[in-house]
Amino acid sequence: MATERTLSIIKPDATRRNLTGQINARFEGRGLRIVAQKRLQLTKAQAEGFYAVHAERPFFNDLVSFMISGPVVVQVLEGDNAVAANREIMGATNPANAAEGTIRKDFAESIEANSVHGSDSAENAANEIAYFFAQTEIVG
Ligand code: RTP
Ligand code: MG
Repeated sequence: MATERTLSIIKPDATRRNLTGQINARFEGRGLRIVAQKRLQLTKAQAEGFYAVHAERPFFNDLVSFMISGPVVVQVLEGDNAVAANREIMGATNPANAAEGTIRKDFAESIEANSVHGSDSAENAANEIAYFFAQTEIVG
């Protein structure tokens, strides 16, 4: 299997409830390594830029407000098929549809406040990682 990297964000609903360690344990327990990590208060411009692909969606303004409502933890996860592996660990966007044992099933509050973000393709992962991290901040 191919070693890959993906961008993960622990969202404000999860940092507010002090779940960072429990979420990281899910990643590490499934073989993903946290090769970069920092806690940030996103600016509105940073959140809008990150979610620019969703700019025309009806939930965009609410999503940006939510993402700047408290600290986030941005991180780079590395491992076999990390993009797909992380999506599986996260579970479906809407916690009502998320499988048993996933982060969103166990922790998410709503379809918006759903505890984590994970890149959805290798190409987006590369762009999203570069959005938050310099190469020198990633130590594999
Ligand atoms: P993410 O990008 O955060 O990993 O989540 P995702 O791929 O599962 O979901 P996506 O469709 O990319 O949506 C990005 C984030 O927007 C919020 N959302 N709100 N109110 C709504 O109907 C709605 N739909 C999506 C969620 O926080 C979602 O993770
Ligand atoms: Mg997405």
